[in-house]
Amino acid sequence: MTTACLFDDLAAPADIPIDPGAVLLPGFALADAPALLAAIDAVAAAAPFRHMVTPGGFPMSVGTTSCGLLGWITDRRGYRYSGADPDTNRPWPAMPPLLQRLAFDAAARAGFAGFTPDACLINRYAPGAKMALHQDKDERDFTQPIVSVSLGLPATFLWGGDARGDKARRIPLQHGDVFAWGGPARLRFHGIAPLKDGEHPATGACRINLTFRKAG
Ligand code: MD3
Ligand code: FE
Repeated sequence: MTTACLFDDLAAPADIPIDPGAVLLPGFALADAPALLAAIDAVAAAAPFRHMVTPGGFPMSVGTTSCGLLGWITDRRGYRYSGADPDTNRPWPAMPPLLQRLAFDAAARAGFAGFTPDACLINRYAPGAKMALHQDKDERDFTQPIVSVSLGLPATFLWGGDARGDKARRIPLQHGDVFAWGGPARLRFHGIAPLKDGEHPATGACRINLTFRKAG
């Protein structure tokens, strides 16, 4: 019988190429979402979300924590990766195998075989929280891609150009969506528009984003 394939196709929306080197995988993490959220709770129990201070001296509106060998941090001294949580001086929680596997599989599907991230930044957005246009350039090797997973409330992703002033496209990101980019798109400016109010059955009044990187 072939009928089941029809339904499989309906349940698995097509990948959406955004630009050379950038692919949106709608719903790629949907089936794993409950287990991902449980794993995030366990990470946050050991390394709680906090509002880190930018080099300019302002606390971020986004709450952050990390798992993996390296965690992304910011303070008055600048942006960087650290093997220790600055709030506890302990190593970050290990990256749960489910997260590693999901990042590896999503990268492979997007054309980046063999991705083994050593850092997973976990961003938590309450309504009103946002992330201004920026580049991810604190990593050592820009030939490595980045994979991001959206959970909970929907957000508008701002997809800019190679210069800060380039006009940004607005791309909606939903619960379970995965975005992967690298190669020519690796240094694109990007951000998140202020999160709209809402309640999501999986997360309540927030959005959680996982960003996987090979930092070291
Ligand atoms: C496209 N986070 O933590 S992830 C970040 O939803 C960050 O929390 C956002 O940007 C978030 O640095 C967006 C999607 C993303 C991340 C980095 C990119 C898309 C990107 C870098 C280059 C191009
Ligand atoms: Fe970023």
